[in-house]
Amino acid sequence: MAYDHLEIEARWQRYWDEHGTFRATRRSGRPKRYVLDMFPYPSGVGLHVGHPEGYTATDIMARAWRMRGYDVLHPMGWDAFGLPAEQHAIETGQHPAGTTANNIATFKRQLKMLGFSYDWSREIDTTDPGYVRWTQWIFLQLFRRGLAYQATVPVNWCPALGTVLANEEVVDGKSERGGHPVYRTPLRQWMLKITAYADRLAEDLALVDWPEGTLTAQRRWIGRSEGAEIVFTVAPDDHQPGGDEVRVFTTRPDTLFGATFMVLAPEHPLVARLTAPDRKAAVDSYVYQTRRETEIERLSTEREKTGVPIGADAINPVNGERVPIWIADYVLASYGTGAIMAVPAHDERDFEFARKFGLPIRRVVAAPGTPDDAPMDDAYAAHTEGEILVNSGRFSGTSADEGGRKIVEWLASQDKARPTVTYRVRDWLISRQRPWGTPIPVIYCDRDGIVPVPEEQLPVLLPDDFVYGAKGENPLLNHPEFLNVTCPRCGEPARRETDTMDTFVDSSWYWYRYLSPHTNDAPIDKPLVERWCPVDQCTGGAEHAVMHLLYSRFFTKAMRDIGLIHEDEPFRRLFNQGQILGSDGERMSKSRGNVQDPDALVGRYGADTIRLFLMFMGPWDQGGPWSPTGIGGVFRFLNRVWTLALDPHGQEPGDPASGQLPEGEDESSARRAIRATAHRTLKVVSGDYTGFRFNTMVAHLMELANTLFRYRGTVVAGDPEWDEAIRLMLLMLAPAAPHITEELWSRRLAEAGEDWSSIHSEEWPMVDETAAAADTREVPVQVNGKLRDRVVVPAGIGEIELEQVILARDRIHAALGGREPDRVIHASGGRLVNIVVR
Ligand code: ANZ
Repeated sequence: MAYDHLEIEARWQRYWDEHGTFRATRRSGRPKRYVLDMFPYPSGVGLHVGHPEGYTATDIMARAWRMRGYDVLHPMGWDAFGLPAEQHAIETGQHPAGTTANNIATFKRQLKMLGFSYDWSREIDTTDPGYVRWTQWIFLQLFRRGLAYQATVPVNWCPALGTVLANEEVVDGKSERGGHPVYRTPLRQWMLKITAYADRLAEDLALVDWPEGTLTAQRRWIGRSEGAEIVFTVAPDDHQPGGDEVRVFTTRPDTLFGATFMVLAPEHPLVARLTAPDRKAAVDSYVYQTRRETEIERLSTEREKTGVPIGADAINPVNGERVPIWIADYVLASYGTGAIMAVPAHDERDFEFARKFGLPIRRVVAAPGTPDDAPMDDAYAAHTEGEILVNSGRFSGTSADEGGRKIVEWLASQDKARPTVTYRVRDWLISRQRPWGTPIPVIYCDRDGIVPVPEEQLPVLLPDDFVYGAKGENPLLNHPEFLNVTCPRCGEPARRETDTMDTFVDSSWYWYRYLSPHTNDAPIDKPLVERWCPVDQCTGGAEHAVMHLLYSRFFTKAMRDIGLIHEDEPFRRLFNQGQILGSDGERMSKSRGNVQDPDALVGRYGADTIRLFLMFMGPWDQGGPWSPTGIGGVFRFLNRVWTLALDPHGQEPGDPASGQLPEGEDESSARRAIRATAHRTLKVVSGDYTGFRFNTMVAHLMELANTLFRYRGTVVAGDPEWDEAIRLMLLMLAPAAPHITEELWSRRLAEAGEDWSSIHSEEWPMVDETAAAADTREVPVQVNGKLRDRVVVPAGIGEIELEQVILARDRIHAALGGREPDRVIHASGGRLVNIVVR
């Protein structure tokens, strides 16, 4: 009758699968919970224990909610396009579709092995033609609304690899793979106009219940900035007639009188035109040099400032002063207007720049009591209560805030300024010059230009026989059957787009597709979406704080405007699972050899043990280095549960002698104590579940098992109180350890001659408050004879459990100050505990 986890787990998994036990249905009058795991990229190495950490937590939630009467939707799928499969394909010459299918099979087997209660009938795969089709369809709706467009933008172009690289793939100006030079160069790319939603993306963060860190990351990324656009006019000189307008974006219009020079981004369109002939060589060389720099480098405050004057001046609109125009890499082409008025006295970057190049620094804002001409060692960028404008003409003496407003009003009346809001977020570049992605469904025709593929011709599928060239160049370019088409408008020969979409596009709407994964006539099933969405609980890695979550929010808003859905926000509540590191404290990776293989762990201890252990390791949103110590303890706990449920009268060496109750208890007090402990545990564990405190949930169930174990083999074991306690224990454990509980449940039903029904369809039990409140006692705790704490414990608690409770108390921890107790004395028949420590 040993606990044979391998046999039990395989059998129940098969049963659940065959019987669709976790298929989601929506019944009227029931509350619902849509519990979503961010779907994984099925990599070649299979799962590592970091995946099951988050998946276990959501699975526990899903199961606990089912038991509480909720209709639960808990789906899983595959974010299956992407680079690693592609790289593998380049290395091995295999088509990525085959590799991807194998990887999916491995992932699926492993997820099933862990007993997650996914509704597999809803499985989706972003590379599936049915999914590709609707991703493309959504793209076309965005295109029709001007939300998908082409633009020439600077990208990281690697000539040797023949492709554009993402910022993360460029290290020190070289490709991460191969170390080839990478250049910033303008290329025509497909963009999605996320900026059109910048304001709503910022505002609607108020509607979601997300971790503060994620909200902050989103706010930063969106980067809402209130300020003004100010027009400077180029002054005439020997080389050009002047009159060009240069617009700057500033958050500090109050400092306009302190603008002593202007800086344009080297890519600014006016640079070529305004540069004086004798400055051309220096300017060209500087522009060329910045093309090699990444934006991160350009924004770094550590770097020494560089720049060159272009040999033209602009006129400061507030005082008519001529100020020189420079170009410098710290001004980005893509933010604001790509040009700034430089106010060295009040901006650190401008200050450093002015110092280095000997440009004038003029204070225009002063804290109370600072003389107007006090020398400056640093920019005064801070805000101080009561600061006023100085050296600012007729605005001198006004408060900085008010002065700023007045200056803008005054310039606005001459059409030289307007208040604006700028966002840091950029449009989303989705073009990838790689074949393993969703093809962008457009056709280029010499006559008709960009022509969308007609909807009835969707999906545009990748050929299944492309081969990668030596250089990693997009093989679609060498695939005539894919490439050559006729124009849907004029019927003339035309060329298909070979760029594919960033995989973040695929993952921006997948949770809607789970509701009707096989619908052929629409991307989603509206009534079903209405019944299940928004997602109530979304869990994933903290690394998705911006890109994935921002793109998903953008898609939700765009899909709403298209009329597909009603909601504004996709994920009501978000949790970040902690990251489990290798035992060396580093990120788990194959190359470091610190990956924990779930197959081996599950093979040895069983899925239930691994699930419980992952939860028991600590709060699941915190993560930390993997340490296997403790797995054995969890495994023993489940063995103990097994014995308690099936063999209450059995005796093992070390058990209390048969029939013998714990000291000081008679039969009736023992029965009361069993009930009290069971219901008290139910009360706290119910709270642990609703509060997602799964580590303490495990600890409390372990305590319950320990208490029950003390009564095993006694006269009361097997009595109704005992039976009730076992029943509650199994129900409480069911969401976390689904296999062993299902097995024990079925055996107990069989023994009682009752019909079988799954424990996972049982209702969550009710606490008997009276029983829970009964029979507690207070135990004073001393450390070296000095009273330090009092604990309230169940009357029937044993010495070992009592010690565990005491040693877990904060006060006792503090009193021990990290020392190990030498002895724990249970004095006066357990009425007082004294801890002796040296
Ligand atoms: C003059 C000024 C005076 C500024 C001062 C700041 C302090 P946030 O808050 O991030 O929006 N800026 C504008 N466009 C830029 C660009 N394309 N590249 C680099 N810097 C740019 O920052 C807005 C400020 O960043 C703007 O306000 C501008 O400098 C600079 F005492 O204008 B400020």
